[in-house]
Amino acid sequence: MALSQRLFDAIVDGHAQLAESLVEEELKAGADPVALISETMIPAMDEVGKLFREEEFFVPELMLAGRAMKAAMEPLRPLLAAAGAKPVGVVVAGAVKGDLHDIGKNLVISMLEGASFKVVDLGADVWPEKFVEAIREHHPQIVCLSALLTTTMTAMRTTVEAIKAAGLRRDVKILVGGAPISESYATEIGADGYGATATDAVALARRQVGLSN
Ligand code: B12
Repeated sequence: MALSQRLFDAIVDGHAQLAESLVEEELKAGADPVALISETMIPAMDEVGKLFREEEFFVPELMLAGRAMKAAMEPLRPLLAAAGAKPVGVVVAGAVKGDLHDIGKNLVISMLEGASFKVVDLGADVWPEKFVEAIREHHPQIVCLSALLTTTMTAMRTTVEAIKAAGLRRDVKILVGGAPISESYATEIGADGYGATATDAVALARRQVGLSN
């Protein structure tokens, strides 16, 4: 069986150690890290989502697959990060209040770091006040909000509103993303940009700090 198919299966089946060692094997065989993520690892998570929808998988399988994806990301993180480059901008990033999905947000962070941004990672389930606090402390040009649930995407709106109420809205550009988010939702809540992928996040962030893509 091809290496990439074995990696896909290891993530879907939630075998964290195997997934990590298969990524290491792929890298030794000369695989491109970004292609590995977008062509094998993200499709594996999509398959997990499909199996969950079809009620073949339940929460425990979702958790195991999430763990396997995180383990598989480990050998890739240093390769995505740009070595020692001077930061082109500061980003504060987090998954919004109530949302525990952090794999996509972590991918966005790795790609931004790879594009020489300094990223302050607030983690998952980040309350609006925490974003406000972090803006005051770190003075970012950009705030990235991630949400994966239709029930938590509304927390993006409250986060934008909290930033506005704190008088900080003009200081930052707000980018939003995550499976249920769309361009029109971003416009509706007053965000500055929407990206469907981590690569889009980099392009948007570069534009916000006046760099061409
Ligand atoms: C893994 C997983 C989990 C894991 C998360 C582990 C972790 N540490 O992240 C666990 C087990 C915790 C989990 C829990 C739940 N989950 Co879940 N989960 C998933 C699953 C299978 C994969 C998500 C993922 O990691 N995808 C891969 C990443 C790389 O993709 P991504 O997050 O979309 O990110 C990309 C883009 O969206 C974008 N992006 C993301 N953020 C941002 C931000 C910016 C600024 C930009 C520009 C771009 C961007 O870039 C990323 C890379 O390209 C999805 C199904 C799916 N295919 O999405 C369901 C899914 C999201 N989960 C779902 C559900 C229902 C739940 C639970 C409610 C289940 C339950 N009954 O308890 C809980 C909720 C917990 C909570 N409060 O958050 C549903 C959501 C349905 C809905 N419409 O709301 C989904 C869609 C499954 C399904 N098909 O029904 N889940």
